[in-house]
Amino acid sequence: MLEKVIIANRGEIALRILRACRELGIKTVAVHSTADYSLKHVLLADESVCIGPPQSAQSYLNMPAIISAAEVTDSVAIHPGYGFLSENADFAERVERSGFVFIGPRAETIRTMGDKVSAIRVMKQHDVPCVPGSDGPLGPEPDENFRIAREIGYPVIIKASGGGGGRGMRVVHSDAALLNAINVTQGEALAAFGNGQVYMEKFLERPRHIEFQVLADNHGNVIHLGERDCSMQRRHQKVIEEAPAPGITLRQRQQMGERCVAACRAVGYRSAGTLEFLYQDGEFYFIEMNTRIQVEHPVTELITGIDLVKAQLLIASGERLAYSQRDVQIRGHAIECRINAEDARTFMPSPGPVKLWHAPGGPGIRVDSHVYSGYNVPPYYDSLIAKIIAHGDTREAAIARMKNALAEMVIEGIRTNAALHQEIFNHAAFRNGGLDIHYLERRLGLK
Ligand code: MV4
Repeated sequence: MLEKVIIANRGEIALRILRACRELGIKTVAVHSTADYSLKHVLLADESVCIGPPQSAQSYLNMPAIISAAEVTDSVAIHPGYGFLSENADFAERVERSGFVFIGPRAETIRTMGDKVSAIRVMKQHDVPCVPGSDGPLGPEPDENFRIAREIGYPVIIKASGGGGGRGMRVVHSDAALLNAINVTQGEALAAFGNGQVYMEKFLERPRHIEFQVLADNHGNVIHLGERDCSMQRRHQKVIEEAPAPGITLRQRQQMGERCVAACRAVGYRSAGTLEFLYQDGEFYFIEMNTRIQVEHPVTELITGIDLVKAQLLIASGERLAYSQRDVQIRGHAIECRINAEDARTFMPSPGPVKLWHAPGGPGIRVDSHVYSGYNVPPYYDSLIAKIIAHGDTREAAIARMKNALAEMVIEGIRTNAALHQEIFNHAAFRNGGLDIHYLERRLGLK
């Protein structure tokens, strides 16, 4: 077993990782910025190291500072959490070259999946269904690009290969707009990602966002843990996630899950990963892969009973998966609400002192949060302060528990989006399930 782990993150996920380490008897080292001395996991960790000033670029993104912290504390491994350096292949490589274990996939896998064109190529090779598209990067020939777009059929979308998560995309409706869109997206991509490569896909107008969770060890064992529906989003920020996805049949889950597993096995995938799909008119289309633990992992944990962060730690220590695919049973339904410190109307961040915090509870309620009464939410980072996750035998039961939890929760001193969640659970359309990725923005009057 890993003896001592560096937690290279902050907030709720750092606390989540600390708890998993504790269960496994692993010593913990919190690395934190000067703004984060009073984070809950820093106070609880066996050791802590201040790695720089508040700005992420100088602390949570500071690779030499984090690796030095691993050296001076005699740590053996680094857990990157999500965001920050979690999908940075250069970081994973530097961690391993310095003699530490990177808790995640091999650097080479992170690099392959980080490049969307190469990720799609890999998935296609292994029979994972992808969006009809350019089958590789676009070249400089205008006529060839017109031909590709007409063959796919407008509308099409131009995407940056180095982008992802909603950055570097442009929808095109006609020949007249195509060449300029390619040009502009290339220019932006080069400036933003240092990689001007772009590709083309059919633009799906009303898809749902459904993703499959996989888990792979270092011995060729790969399983999937079913899917999550993350369609409730605003400006590419997920607001509510649930599992299983409403309306997806056992057969569909099995078929898609098996394909995801086969592709991951073929690339020698390791650790936890997520394959993102668009789902429209009964069909799945792969769009990108996330090579990290995700914010929404708890919904999968609640319906499968499998602790994904513990699994990551065990896999990193060289152990074999403790579960075969047949051991994975989906039980009931789980929904997660992301509680952000933000203004309910403007969505602007609302940092400051939490004067009072009462976490909700009761049967089927899990709260992942680093907040405590007296905690000060700093202005420098993501505004996620709590995840409320409700589990029940049915979707209706999970929703009923979630509504109770939201009504019980007390946060004073800062503004939050809790009221937005309350409102969503009263939408008749939400209660039916299966809404597309544009529903929430339309409903908020933003579209
Ligand atoms: C798309 C699409 C429609 N058609 N690709 C946005 C984030 C990135 N992960 C991919 N995204 C999209 N790709 C095709 N071919 C629509 C989106 C999209 C979206 C996807 C998932 C969740 C929210 C979204 C919001 C707007 C657009």
